[in-house]
Amino acid sequence: MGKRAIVHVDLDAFFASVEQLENPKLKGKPVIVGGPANRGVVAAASYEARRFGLKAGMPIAKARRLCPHGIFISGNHYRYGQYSSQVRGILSRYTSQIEPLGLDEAFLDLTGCQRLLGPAPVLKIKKQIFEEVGLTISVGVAPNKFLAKLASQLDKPDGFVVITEENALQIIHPLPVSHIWGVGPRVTEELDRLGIRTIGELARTPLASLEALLGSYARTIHDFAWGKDERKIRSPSLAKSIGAERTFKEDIERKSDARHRLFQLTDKVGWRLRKERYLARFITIKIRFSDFKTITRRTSLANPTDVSDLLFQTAWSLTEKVAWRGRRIRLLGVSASGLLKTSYFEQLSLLEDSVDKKRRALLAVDKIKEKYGRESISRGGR
Ligand code: DCP
Ligand code: CA
Repeated sequence: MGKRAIVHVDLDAFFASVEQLENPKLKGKPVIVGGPANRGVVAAASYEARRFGLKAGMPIAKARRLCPHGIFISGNHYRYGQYSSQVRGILSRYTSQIEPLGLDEAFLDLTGCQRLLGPAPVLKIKKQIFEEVGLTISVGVAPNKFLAKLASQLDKPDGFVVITEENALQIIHPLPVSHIWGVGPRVTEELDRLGIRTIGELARTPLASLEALLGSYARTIHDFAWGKDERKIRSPSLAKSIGAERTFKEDIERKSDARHRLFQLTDKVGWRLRKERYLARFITIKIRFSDFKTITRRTSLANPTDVSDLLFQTAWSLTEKVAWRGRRIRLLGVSASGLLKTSYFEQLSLLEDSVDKKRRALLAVDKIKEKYGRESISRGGR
């Protein structure tokens, strides 16, 4: 593989920084976002709060003890999603090779760009995000994903670190093994028992003895310890869509029939989205008339969703705008696109509460359907 320019970007104290941005009174203060919706743990702590030893995942009760004058906020997860999209919009000016990682991190492949322009595009990304969105981001540039992600963490907040093939080992070998992606407290402890504390020590340990301890994962982290990582940027395909369509035995004339059929189709699409764990951003309807003339209409959903009713509402309002009265419909189709992996949203409890309730009910129904067959529960849509 030729030399690559992989960039990892990571927003600083993301949720907490958004709160400080929206309420200037919170600037420079210890702000902690978390609480009940996050199961009673700290989701984000501003850098001011971190001085008191606070960090993500810590129980709120402990955080209050360590930082009694901290400002505790339960947060507005929906807004964080909006900031995240805004930042992604800026990133996509530079390349289509973007792999988002959660809400506030992404890999970019700037291989072509970088060779021509040096660090300039990366500095421009930082500048544009700060000027247009108001948030600071830490950036790592390196020949691969592992090194880029490690680099972005080295100089937080507002960091900018370049790791090259030449300086890589010098930079990473003195660092503790916990800097390696995927090496959590458990693995750190096991390595510690073998006397392996730094990445350099890990690199110099024979692969076979690591394999005895860690199985197939050993090779990956051993390669990482030598600065090696061949993984490509995997940008989620915007082309992918999930759809359902139906040609009717008899052409449809009545509005109520069309509405019912459309409901069944969106129900199916919603079910498949949930099964494949996607949220859709766009919905497209397709209508074929009895004379075979076919039209499609597309619109964006108010929020990314996998809730059948919300897909239906949008699809129906698109359908109603088409002048089809007096014509007969031979085929109806619905497809959902602009798919985003549900896990990002769920993990950060980013779904609005009312929508989340609906989703949970649907997921329960999906389970029954899976167990007893799709026909076990049918939903009447009128
Ligand atoms: N998050 C969460 N629960 C966690 C960890 C994180 O809800 N246990 C959310 C809140 C964070 C966001 O995800 O703001 C990003 O997580 P990071 O681990 O990247 O942490 P921060 O962005 O807060 O801080 P840093 O500056 O270290 O990146
Ligand atoms: Ca972050």
